[in-house]
Amino acid sequence: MNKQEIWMQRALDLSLLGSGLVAPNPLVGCVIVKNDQILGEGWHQAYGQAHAEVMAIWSLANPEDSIGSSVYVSLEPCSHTGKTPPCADLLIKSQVKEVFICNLDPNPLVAGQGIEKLKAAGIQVFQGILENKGAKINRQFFTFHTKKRPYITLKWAASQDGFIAQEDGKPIRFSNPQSQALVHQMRTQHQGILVGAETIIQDNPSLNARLWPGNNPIRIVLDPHHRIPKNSQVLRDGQATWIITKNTVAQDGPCQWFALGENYLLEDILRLAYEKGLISILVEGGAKTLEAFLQSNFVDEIWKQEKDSTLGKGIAEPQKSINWKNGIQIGEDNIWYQADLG
Ligand code: AOF
Ligand code: ZN
Repeated sequence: MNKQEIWMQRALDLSLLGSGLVAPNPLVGCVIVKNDQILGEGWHQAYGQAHAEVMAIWSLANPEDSIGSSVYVSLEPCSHTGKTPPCADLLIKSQVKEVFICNLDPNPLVAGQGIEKLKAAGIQVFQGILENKGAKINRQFFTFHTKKRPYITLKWAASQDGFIAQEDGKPIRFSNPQSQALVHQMRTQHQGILVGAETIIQDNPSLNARLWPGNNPIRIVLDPHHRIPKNSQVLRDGQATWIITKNTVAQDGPCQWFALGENYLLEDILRLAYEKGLISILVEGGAKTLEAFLQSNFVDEIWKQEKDSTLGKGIAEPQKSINWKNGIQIGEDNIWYQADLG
């Protein structure tokens, strides 16, 4: 790595500290360098709070340290007034010399205008440093803005012989404590968590992220025929839930019902989520719901946690020829596999 890449890597590492806390905003880190030394650092810590550049400027021991400095930021500085004022203006006012950027901001409110502002003020701008790493870190944010739909992750747990539940649909405990923590971390990293009605009926899950620090996802339940019991966890615990139905719409507390019509499609659910600003959804089951997504063109990432024992019978995991990458051992008896989607 050259020097520019080393400073940018630091900015990317800092950005990850906002994981599970910033959505629907991107993960952004920022480093202020002068005479080959880091004088300031910051990252976007939570949705609605100060942006990375602001945090980095605030962290300087002396405000004048910014004058003539090189700024490394993992996303194009914003040019718009959102929850916070434009970062491009702050960098101009701080009289920085040059700005190194990893990725452009696809948000139509920014989209190149941040760079234009900086250049117009005589600041040198360099873009594309460690671009691929940044694109991976903010894959949800970029997918949302470029494909105009949420980023979709599928996740299920199976026995070694490929069953995800008992024959009658009752759940099986596949997870060990380490796997469970990982599942909850994954939940904090998605804005929505989606399941079919059968999963609610059989497991009565909470679908929250209580075992990992970070935001709880919005529960999205596909319940076309109003089958889930009124006393289900997701309807009673006071946290946000969306129920997707065909026709009738009820309203009850923090839950929202959305009637998408007699023949609604997966596209309609994704469009609703896009319009509501959800940048990512974790699909956790059950078999029918996972199948439906696998048959669509809307899957960005797939994970399977496999327990090292066999069941002999039960409900089979989704059937689709999937290439799995090398597994990662999590706890004593689980291996996690990620699909190689090319
Ligand atoms: C930056 N630095 O650290 C972040 C940026 O509502 P706001 O004010 O928080 O603006 C959110 C938008 O700003 C977000 O959609 C994205 O385009 C950009 N995020 N920009 O310069 C940051 N988090
Ligand atoms: Zn900003």
